[in-house]
Amino acid sequence: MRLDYLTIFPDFFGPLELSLPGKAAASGLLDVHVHDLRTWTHDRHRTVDDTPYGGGAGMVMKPEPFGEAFEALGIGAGDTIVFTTPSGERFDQRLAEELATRERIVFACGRYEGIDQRVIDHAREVAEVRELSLGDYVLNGGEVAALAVTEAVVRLLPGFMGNAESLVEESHGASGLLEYPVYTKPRTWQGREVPDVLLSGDHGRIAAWREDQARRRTARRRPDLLHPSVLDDGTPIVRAVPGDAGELLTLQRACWVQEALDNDTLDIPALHESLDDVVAWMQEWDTWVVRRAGRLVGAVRGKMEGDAWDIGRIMVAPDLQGSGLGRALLDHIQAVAPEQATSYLLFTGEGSARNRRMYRKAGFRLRADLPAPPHAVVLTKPRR
Ligand code: 6GU
Repeated sequence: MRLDYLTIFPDFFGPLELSLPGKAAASGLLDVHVHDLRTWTHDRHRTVDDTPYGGGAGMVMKPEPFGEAFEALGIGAGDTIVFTTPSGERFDQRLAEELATRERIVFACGRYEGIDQRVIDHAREVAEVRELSLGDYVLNGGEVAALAVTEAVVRLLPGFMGNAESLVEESHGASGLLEYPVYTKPRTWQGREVPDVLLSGDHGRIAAWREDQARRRTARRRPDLLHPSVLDDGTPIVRAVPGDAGELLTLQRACWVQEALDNDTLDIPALHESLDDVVAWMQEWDTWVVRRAGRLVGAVRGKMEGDAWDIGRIMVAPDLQGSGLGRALLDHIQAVAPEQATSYLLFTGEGSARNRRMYRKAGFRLRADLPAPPHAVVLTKPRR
């Protein structure tokens, strides 16, 4: 595999000489080329960026150096150009496996506010293009991301790993689970013991223990891997964005009018909230919504309260109540509770018989010992 890096910081790629990629390069498995993008500038200052058309903060990387570099490097059909950018597709193990099949990958590392869009549009006409992001955070530049992608891809090349078996049982491997905890000698360290089962010599029991640990760990740390956030029909449950506030307010009023009738009271704070109130609580709560044909038809929110995950505002549009959407929202918000939550907590109207049946079925129990607002009851459920 041939790897090219286009960057204004070639020194970032020093680590490629080290460790495994270095050995692979030495053995001929990898052919690595790092290029200073300023090679393809022609002014005295070797300028690679300029101000954005249309105004705005920051600088944009100019198109010409990239264009000349693609030409000078003979990039063409069959090659893959990876642009590393926080606005790219999320890089994952599946993508690493795909990239590991390529003959040549060229990494174009963005800095500043990004690369002139025409570079990417042009690149698509000469090669395969992937715009990749490592995750939902912003790095100063794409160099570290290009290194991370390189390391994930290169270790998958046949002949790269001394022990190919270690590729099978690992986090993000075929099982779809995170890896189980591992231990080595000594048996006792600082008063901590290795779990007995691992010393039992019983391979069946060991495999079962590891599978169980992997499941628990995944459920706690990465519930999204176990429960893709979708309803039975594939409709996604997604995080609310600030622009959802107005529709949330409308849905909330519709739901809490029903709640007021069921409980024969107007003394329900959620019934009287304003748009500003909704905007304010959305900043504090992890809020999720469901849209059908563009319309916001369901929502739920969660927040840590001590060790408990406080669940609330499970809302379903009146015409969809009884369809199972409420239960799906309840299941979802439990699945996305932070790892440190040890129980779930929720409040519901004392007279809301249908809701109380759903909560009961889902494993929630009345807690008469805990304080509740007027006309409401508190329910809790331990986390497994
Ligand atoms: Cl690929 N680039 C930058 N600049 N920031 C990132 C990233 C990439 N992935 C996550 N954050």
